[in-house]
Amino acid sequence: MLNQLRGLRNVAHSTMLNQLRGLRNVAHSTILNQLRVSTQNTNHIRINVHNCPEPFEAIGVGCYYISEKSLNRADAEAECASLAPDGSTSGLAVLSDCHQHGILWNHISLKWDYWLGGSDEAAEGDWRWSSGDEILRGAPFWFPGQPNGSEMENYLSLSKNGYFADEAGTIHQGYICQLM
Ligand SMILES: [Ca+2]
Ligand SMILES: [Ca+2]
Repeated sequence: MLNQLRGLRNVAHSTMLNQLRGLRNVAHSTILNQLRVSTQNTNHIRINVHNCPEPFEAIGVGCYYISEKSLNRADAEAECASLAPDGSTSGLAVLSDCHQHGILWNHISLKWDYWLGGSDEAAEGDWRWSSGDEILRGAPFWFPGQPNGSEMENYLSLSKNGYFADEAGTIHQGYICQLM
């Protein structure tokens, strides 16, 4: 009887040990995986955080300056260019990515319309960023009905409503500069 009990105890003991080992391995690998994911997230965040020089601030994946005054298009463009630190360039913002558009829109107070770095000045109806890339038409970027100014309105504006519109370069409005 005693021997049988001892035998049972030993079996129970070794089964329990094995189960504990199994649990430890699972827990270990789960924690390792969680650490990996968290490291990846941290790396992702690190890529998105710029050391933006004054007066630029990091918004999403870029360095931007949101104006606190209003200027006509040409003056806004010149002002943006003048903000670049030595060895870098800046200009009116190129907002070609839908996700980044949303981030920026959430960030700024839309009390004004803002100049962006796009136009169809070179060829009516052929909307281009200052980078030369095509500005996609329609949703989700443009307000319904815009652009509507034909040759009277050749410059891209981010309207208070968060959408693109074409405007005449002579009007005064806010502007968004970007470190390129
Ligand atoms: Ca036009
Ligand atoms: Ca318009």
